[in-house]
Amino acid sequence: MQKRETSRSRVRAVPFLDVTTKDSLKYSMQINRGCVEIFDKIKKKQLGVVSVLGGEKSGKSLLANRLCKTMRGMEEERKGRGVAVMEQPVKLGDEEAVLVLETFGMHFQRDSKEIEEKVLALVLLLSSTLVFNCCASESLEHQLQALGRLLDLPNQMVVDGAENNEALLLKEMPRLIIVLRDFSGGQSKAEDTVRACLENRDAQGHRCRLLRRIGRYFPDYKVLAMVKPVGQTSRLQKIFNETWEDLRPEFREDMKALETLAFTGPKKVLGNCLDGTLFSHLVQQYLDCLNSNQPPNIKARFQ
Ligand SMILES: Nc1nc2c(ncn2[C@@H]2O[C@H](COP(=O)(O)OP(=O)(O)OP(=O)(O)O)[C@@H](O)[C@H]2O)c(=O)[nH]1
Ligand SMILES: [Mg+2]
Repeated sequence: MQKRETSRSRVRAVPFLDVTTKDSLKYSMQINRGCVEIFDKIKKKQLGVVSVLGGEKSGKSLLANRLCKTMRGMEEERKGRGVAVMEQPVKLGDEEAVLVLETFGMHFQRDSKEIEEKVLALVLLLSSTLVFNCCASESLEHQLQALGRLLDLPNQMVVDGAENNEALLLKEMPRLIIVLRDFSGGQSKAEDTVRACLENRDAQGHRCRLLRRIGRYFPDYKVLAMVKPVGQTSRLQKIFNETWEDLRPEFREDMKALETLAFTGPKKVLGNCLDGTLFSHLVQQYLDCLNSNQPPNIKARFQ
């Protein structure tokens, strides 16, 4: 008989990145020491990295947990801001593993732009897939603008010795999946909704530029509509106590579609597949650059 997954089957999440504030303007980011064991597990594996981000309380952790086939783990309350990682990498065959990350405490507001830009730059550089989670109860345009506001690639990272830096950077971008939560209108309506928003002909000036950045930096972005995991509000509020089997079958199907879109092979950096050993070196070197206000240099990681 197939084992029923209980709400207690859980994987822990640990801080991946600690963001410390030196004073109101200076931040520094470090790898959390608790990650050493995780990096050890994946040393020799080809590595995919799936990062879930989006506004606060938008349902990110449910996605991160489910990508790791558990109901619990990532949702634990965290203070401050940064990035957390699911302790147990997802195993895809003998050779490949996927780390699942989630950003937290990202407000996507103007006043927190600098540190959030740095967190986003790091996540962009490390991820093979970015899942941008959009909440149905808020304006889609505002949520996508918030992402666009943090994207400023040519100033955020460089490819060594590149004359046309932006064109080269585009090749290093992860796959972007825009998830519309609580969306019951179906997949093609969701795709139309996002396209209409990103190409919004009424949006003027700066607003328009922020939206256009998404299509420019992620021309192959995917959209995924996801329905509510349960119908009743009282159950939604305690979603992490639910068992997987008791969630709506449509939601479980949507989750499978997310896995298919998200798990698409190892991360490549300048055409080279990333393994666990290289990954931990990269994280440290990118952080060194960011902490000294330098844009991370992609080619230098392989020298
Ligand atoms: N309507 C709706 N609510 C959800 C869904 N998933 C989660 N929630 C609710 O949203 C709350 C927050 O969910 P999380 O998954 O922790 O959201 P989050 O974005 O990870 O939150 P932070 O990491 O604290 O920013 C949960 O307690 C649920 O009540 C969903 O698909 N639809
Ligand atoms: Mg969360």
